[in-house]
Amino acid sequence: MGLFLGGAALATLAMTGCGRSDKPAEATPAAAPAAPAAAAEKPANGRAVALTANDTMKFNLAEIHAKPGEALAITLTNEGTIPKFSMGHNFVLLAADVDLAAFTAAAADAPTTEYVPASFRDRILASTKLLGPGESDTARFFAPKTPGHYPFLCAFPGHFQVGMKGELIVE
Ligand SMILES: [Cu+2]
Repeated sequence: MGLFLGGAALATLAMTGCGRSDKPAEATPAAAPAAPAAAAEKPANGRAVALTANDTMKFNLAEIHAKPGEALAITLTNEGTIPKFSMGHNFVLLAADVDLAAFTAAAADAPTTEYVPASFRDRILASTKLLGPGESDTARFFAPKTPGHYPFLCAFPGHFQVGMKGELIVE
């Protein structure tokens, strides 16, 4: 009986080990982007907006319109083919008054948080993961209650500078 239990315990350990090795992506939380400060206020659903990016470093949309406080689900899909290391894309929505030059400078120094700088955490309204070719991720958030123009951009170094940016227009 003792031997049987010991065998079962070993089998359980072996199965647990296999389960972990099957999912290496979940074992690297250190690479997660800095969470937006408003992460606790995520809607379960929201109006779906399809945003795409590709190797030309442009979003398909320069403007996204929303009502004040509207629940949104913005999905960014990277339709490019160049590896994430040199052509990753993300969607980062910022407060209306953020100094974009300062933000992008801080972003370039934040490769360990997918170019989403922790020093701007309280100015980031929403963001997706950094995406490689064929990947997509959805940012679920409530639009700001105050009407205005809120900048969004790709924080990968150099992409904002060549025009990978747009505005969430709340009206
Ligand atoms: Cu990009």
